[in-house]
Amino acid sequence: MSHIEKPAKAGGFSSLQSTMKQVLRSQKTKQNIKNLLRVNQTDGFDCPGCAWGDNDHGAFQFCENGAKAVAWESTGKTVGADFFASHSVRQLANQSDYWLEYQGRLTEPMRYNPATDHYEPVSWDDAFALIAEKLTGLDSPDRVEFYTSGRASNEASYLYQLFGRLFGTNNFPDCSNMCHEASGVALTQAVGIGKGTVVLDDFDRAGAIFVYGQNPGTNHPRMMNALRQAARQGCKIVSFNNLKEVALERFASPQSPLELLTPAATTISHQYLTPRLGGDMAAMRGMAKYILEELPEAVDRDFITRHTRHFDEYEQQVRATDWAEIVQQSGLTQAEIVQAARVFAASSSVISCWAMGITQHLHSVDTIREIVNLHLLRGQLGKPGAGLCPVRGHSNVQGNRTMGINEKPTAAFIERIERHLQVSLPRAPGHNVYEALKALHEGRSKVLICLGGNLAAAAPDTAFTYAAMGATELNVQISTKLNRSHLQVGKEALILPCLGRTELDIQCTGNQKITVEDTFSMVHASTGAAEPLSALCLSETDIVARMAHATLGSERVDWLALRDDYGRIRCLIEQTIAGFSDFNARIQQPCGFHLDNSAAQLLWKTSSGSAEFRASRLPRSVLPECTRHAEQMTDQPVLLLQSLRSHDQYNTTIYGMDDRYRGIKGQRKVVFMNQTDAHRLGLEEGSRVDMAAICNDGRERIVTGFSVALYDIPQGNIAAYYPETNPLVPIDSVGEGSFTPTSKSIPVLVTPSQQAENLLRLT
Ligand SMILES: Nc1nc2c(c(=O)[nH]1)N[C@H]1C(S)=C(S)[C@@H](COP(=O)(O)OP(=O)(O)OC[C@H]3O[C@@H](n4cnc5c(=O)[nH]c(N)nc54)[C@H](O)[C@@H]3O)O[C@H]1N2
Ligand SMILES: Nc1nc2c(c(=O)[nH]1)N[C@H]1C(S)=C(S)[C@@H](COP(=O)(O)OP(=O)(O)OC[C@H]3O[C@@H](n4cnc5c(=O)[nH]c(N)nc54)[C@H](O)[C@@H]3O)O[C@H]1N2
Ligand SMILES: [Mo]
Repeated sequence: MSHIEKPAKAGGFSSLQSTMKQVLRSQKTKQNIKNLLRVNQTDGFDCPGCAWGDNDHGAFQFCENGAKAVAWESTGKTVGADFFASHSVRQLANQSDYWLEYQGRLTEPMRYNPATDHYEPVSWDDAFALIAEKLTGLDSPDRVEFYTSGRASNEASYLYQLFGRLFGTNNFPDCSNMCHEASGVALTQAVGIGKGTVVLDDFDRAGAIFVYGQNPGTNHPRMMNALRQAARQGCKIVSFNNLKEVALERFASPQSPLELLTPAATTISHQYLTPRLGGDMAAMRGMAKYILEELPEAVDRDFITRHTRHFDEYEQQVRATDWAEIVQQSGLTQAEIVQAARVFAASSSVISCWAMGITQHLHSVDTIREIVNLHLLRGQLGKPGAGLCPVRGHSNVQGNRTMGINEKPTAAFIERIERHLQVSLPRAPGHNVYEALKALHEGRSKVLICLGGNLAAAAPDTAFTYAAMGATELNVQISTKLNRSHLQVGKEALILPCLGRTELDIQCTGNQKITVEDTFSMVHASTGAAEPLSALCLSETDIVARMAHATLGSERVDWLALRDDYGRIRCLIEQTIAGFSDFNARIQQPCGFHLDNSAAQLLWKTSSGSAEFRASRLPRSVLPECTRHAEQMTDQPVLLLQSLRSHDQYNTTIYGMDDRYRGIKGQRKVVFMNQTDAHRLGLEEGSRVDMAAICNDGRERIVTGFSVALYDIPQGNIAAYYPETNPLVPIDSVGEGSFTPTSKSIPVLVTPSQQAENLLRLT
């Protein structure tokens, strides 16, 4: 049904071509070719792309999108005082996200001058003094929000949380709140640890791999090597994706000369299911139902008795869920679900992977509990080739949490630091992203400090988020590149330019390493080698240490001594966080070391001491109540929109305007739509449309000028890119128990351009 020409396979020669294009465009070709040879090598730097792991088998792991991330960071173009002198903030606000970042690397600290609406140079000392003055002038430490994006190293994020907590708050909103939060919540409840239980080698041993709501061909390309290898060994891969993503169908390894140079490719998915948005939980419930009712011999009674609780309630709930509801909500046929259930039941080692297609819904926590239910039912945990694998996004987002970037730290975490440093730290839970934006919007919080990221563009409900950031007394952005978050100036704003992963980080004791933790809980070192573009860029660790020193002084913690030698920070981590004994020694090993995972050892750190089944009902509907009213009033179908990534972007960083694997060229304001829905709405390929979000909070949320792309997507569902669709995600539409914006289920009305406002008035 698609009118768009999708490629017949992912990977292969076109990947190689695309990489070279990025390297050439970076204006630093030689440096970038050198950089690419050092990615994820022992003694090299950790790829700033995704959090997928590496093994020590040596070979250079080719990844097109990792290469884009490296080349984008290591550009020859710069943004300094001259640039800001010739562009006011208002002028910059009219530019696209792509244009802003494309201007190059930030090279000197800048302070916003409201009188001229320009950023002007400021010395580092004055910048830190301003931060200290604002922070110490607040009437409560809880008026600051310390945001973190998942690229920051363990060393920088450890110091950052220590600074925030010694200052007196647990307000640590982070990108994870918008990302895998539901995974952390659900896994902690069910198996007592909020991380995945598998390691990379398990992919070699799995008999079946289930991939839910994830597009690894674009977002975790190194995972494709593991999937390809598994498929070639006869492992059965079952994909659940709202769209047919070509890499999950056929993938050509750029490392295989045959697949690189000929049309040959490896078939990845043994079965490919396209559920409705938010329909995965129903599909999994159907699998459980089939196994319990028709394949009782596949139920691992021994595992259930020895390791779990609440199985009887779960079994009852599953039997009580009828097939009609399962089929209706999942959008799959009973036969499709049964086929997947048979694969699950027939394999003695199953891995389940998932990402944003699972975590960004209202009922994401329940959906992930259902993934765990299936694994407990078959005893698929804690043995080779089996387990749970939430595939993380940012390259060190998992490490940030381990280091304490967490608005709800455990008492044990706090107590250990308190004991070691002889200090007292706050216990009350702090703000996540949702609560931070609310607090800033209402004026309860006054200062925002962002260690990386681009909160303005990444957060939901763009108008609300801009207003929240604009209301700050001070907005501090520690960044490598210019972005939207620098333009939401409050009364005062600072841009603090930092070094990237690829660059040399030299302190007075010499060149420094940092460490990161990947999706498999492997902790390893990373060292940059490229000469920094500007002597005025500081490392993130240095910036955090100097903010802390200026604000708190160095009586309790000698911030500057820690900054001088990151090995000292690692000693402090070793003494205050479990699992890091011999930290400095163990990162000398190639590939680093593995942090123990209790659930993988069948130890359950839950309140009951057992793994927990959860017997929740399927949601009554994946569409909120208010959408029914909108349908009646407007006589228009409400469509459910998911916001996703193109092949040419890294979150809010837009590298280019193509989405090669989905056949899109030269544009991003595209809405993928089923042909039947398009007909119903009188639309065709290329029609211009506006979209209006349905929400009963009285606010208007519209995006305009999108072009229809007829696509193979379930009826009633549409898809468009993030961040262009963020204005549509209502601030209060967050996941139950996770507070994650529901970026994969946004009810909207779609109309020919310019009619959306009128329609919305009717609702
Ligand atoms: N190159 C590149 N790499 C990246 C990123 C990037 O932007 N660019 N971002 C990084 C980050 S922070 C993250 S979190 C990850 C994100 O990695 P992904 O989770 O793969 O990212 P999305 O593009 O949001 O893709 C969601 C996928 O889920 C599908 N989907 C959406 N809703 C549903 C649903 O209800 N059910 C099912 N079964 N499928 C659904 C979509 O069709 C899409 O294929 O990637 C990381 N790696
Ligand atoms: N609608 C919708 N919204 C979403 C999502 C979605 O799928 N749909 N996905 C959500 C997800 S999964 C995530 S993780 C968030 C992402 O949210 P963020 O992590 O906040 O956003 P990024 O786009 O990754 O941040 C890009 C910026 O980081 C800075 N940067 C890059 N490298 C470095 C570095 O090494 N150090 C420092 N200090 N700064 C650096 C650059 O200035 C760049 O402009 O967005 C979320 N928002
Ligand atoms: Mo993410």
